[in-house]
Amino acid sequence: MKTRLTLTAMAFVCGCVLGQTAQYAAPASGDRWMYPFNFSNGFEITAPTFGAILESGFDDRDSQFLLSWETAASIPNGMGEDKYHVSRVVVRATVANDMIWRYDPTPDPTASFYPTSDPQFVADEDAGRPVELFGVGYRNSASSATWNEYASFSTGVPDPGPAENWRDVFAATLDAGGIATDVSNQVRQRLNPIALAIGSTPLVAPGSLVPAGTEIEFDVDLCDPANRAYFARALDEGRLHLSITSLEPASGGPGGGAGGEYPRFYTRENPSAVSDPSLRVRIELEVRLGEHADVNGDTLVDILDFLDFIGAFGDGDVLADYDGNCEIDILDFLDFFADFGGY
Ligand SMILES: [Ca+2]
Ligand SMILES: [Ca+2]
Ligand SMILES: [Ca+2]
Ligand SMILES: [Ca+2]
Repeated sequence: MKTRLTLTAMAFVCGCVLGQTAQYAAPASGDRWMYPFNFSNGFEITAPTFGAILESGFDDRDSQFLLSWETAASIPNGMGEDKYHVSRVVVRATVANDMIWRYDPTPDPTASFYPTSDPQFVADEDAGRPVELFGVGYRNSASSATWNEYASFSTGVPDPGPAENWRDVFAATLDAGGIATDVSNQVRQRLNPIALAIGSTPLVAPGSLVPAGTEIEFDVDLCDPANRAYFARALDEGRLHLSITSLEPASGGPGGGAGGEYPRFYTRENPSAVSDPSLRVRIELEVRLGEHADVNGDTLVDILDFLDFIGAFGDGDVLADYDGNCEIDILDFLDFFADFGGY
């Protein structure tokens, strides 16, 4: 057996000890109200999130709040996607508008946004619409390497112009291999995407209006391997992009009431957020760097990892959830031994 991580690689780790779980906490490096008629790219002092449900020329998720973190200065990048084992991601955003929108901490079916005349329409069973956290995808000439908060809405169409399906960066679900599916038009396309997380707060009762200053927490579901892979890819690249969005309509529509009752969040440029960093969108992330089979985190893959894994498996300890799907079963056992046998 041997370790594949050289001393050179270890020396490259600054602030993170190879093998051990590192804690990363940081405000967003950039934030952007991604909306076709926003002409102050990146400099907005708040970011609204609303829908233009089934309105031709606009995306259903018309107004999105894009966020970026430059992680490479804190978490060494370029080690290879399989070296980043993310165990916790929580994003926090603070509400900037007061008692305007209703809190809904659970998913609403896409069919609840259909016209009531649609045979597949279902009523929204709970007041309000969830605020959701998604990954992002890119089109036109944009990429994770080049896009930042000051970039234009779209390099692919006249600006302003028809804005449907043309934003360079869009809220998306991504499969484990990183293939993005744009969810910006999930109502007209009849998609039922599952977000990385739904915004929640213990301070507001579901269905109640949300006070300004309320912190909305997005606790990412990392039991889904595609979600873990999203963050592993981002850390390997050294840059993370996320999107906070809501389908709460900007104007009246099915389930939308009178309209205009949508969430708005502080950006880092807001004068209040400049003086009080806790108002900025921020992330807390836990990641272990190194070989997956190094379960005891001592940078070596050896008999001690074998013994630790067997012990954890017998005890039903979370350490034995090798594939990270939040269940401990024979698949974890097989996966660990497949990796371990490679050393
Ligand atoms: Ca900004
Ligand atoms: Ca609802
Ligand atoms: Ca070890
Ligand atoms: Ca498992």
